[in-house]
Amino acid sequence: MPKILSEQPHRRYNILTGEWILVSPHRTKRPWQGKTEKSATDQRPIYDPNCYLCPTNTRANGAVNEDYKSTFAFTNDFGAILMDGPQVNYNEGLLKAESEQGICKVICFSPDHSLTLPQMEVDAITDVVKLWKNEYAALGAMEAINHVQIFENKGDIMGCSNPHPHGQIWAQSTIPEEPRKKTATQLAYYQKNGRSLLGDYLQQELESKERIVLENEDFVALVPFWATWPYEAMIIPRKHYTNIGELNASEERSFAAIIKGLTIKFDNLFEVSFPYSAGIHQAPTHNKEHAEWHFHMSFYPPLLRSATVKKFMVGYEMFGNPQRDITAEMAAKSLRELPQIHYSHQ
Ligand code: H2U
Repeated sequence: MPKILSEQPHRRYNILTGEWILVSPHRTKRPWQGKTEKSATDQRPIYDPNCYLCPTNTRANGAVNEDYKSTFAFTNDFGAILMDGPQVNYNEGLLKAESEQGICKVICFSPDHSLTLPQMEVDAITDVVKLWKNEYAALGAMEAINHVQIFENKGDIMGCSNPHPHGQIWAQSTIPEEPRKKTATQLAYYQKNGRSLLGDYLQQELESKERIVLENEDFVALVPFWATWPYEAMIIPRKHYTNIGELNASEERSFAAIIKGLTIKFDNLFEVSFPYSAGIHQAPTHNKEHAEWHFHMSFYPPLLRSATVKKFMVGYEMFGNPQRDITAEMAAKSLRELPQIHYSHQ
């Protein structure tokens, strides 16, 4: 990569969203006098009688969780979107509103309250992958559902309401903004070149190696060239799969293994349970072919300098566009060089 990109201010293009990000590598030389201390280690019991996600416990609305042994999914008791309800179609001058139908689900990754994804066994994470596949297929097959968003909020800094290992799914009738942008860019590329945009991007990344964090037989984890969050990363399948439903049994396990590997590196970076929002972007589920789509999982972690110093998306970033100081290459190098064994076992 030209030295100018590691030293001079410039902007980088996000091929998936069609948006730009400002990169200011020269600012990494500025002195830092802020906080850098580690946060307290989080010790949790295997079972917490007050947790609304632990097996057999009663949730806020009175429902009782199954005595589940691996994963458990239920409809969110406080879902942001609902399946039934009166139709909204409001057009008044310049004011416009319309209905949104859908289902929100909560996905418990493990019955063990003390765990996080990086601490779980690959087999147990494979069960989570299988559950994601089942939910994507079942929700996506519903007449009213055209998009299924699988995600995880991890850590209270990300607004996560409970440390029990869990994620969510919001499935809805319209295609939300981020996947809508990604559908347009991937479709334009596919129509022009007859190939997957992310597949070609992955080839370029594999040749340069500069932003690769780790790889296995079926997946590559890398810091994208256009990363916004300091340690943002992306897991891309080597094959051009439009959705997770296309993974076979051994690929499900590879997916689980690379999720574990990447999240271990995240935890090892500041020796803390690393907060993030992670989500899987994949083909919409309406009755249209989406050969252009190449599914991927993105991790947006907010931490910048230590277990407690977070990046804020404020000021110029609210009024202009996102900006970062450390380059994607610096972040990838730091992550790549970290041990593959969780710091709690080192
Ligand atoms: P977080 O991933 O942000 O922690 O959200 C957990 C979800 O669990 C949240 O959306 C739901 C909340 O509505 N929840 C229930 O469905 N039942 C409960 O008893 C408590 C929380």
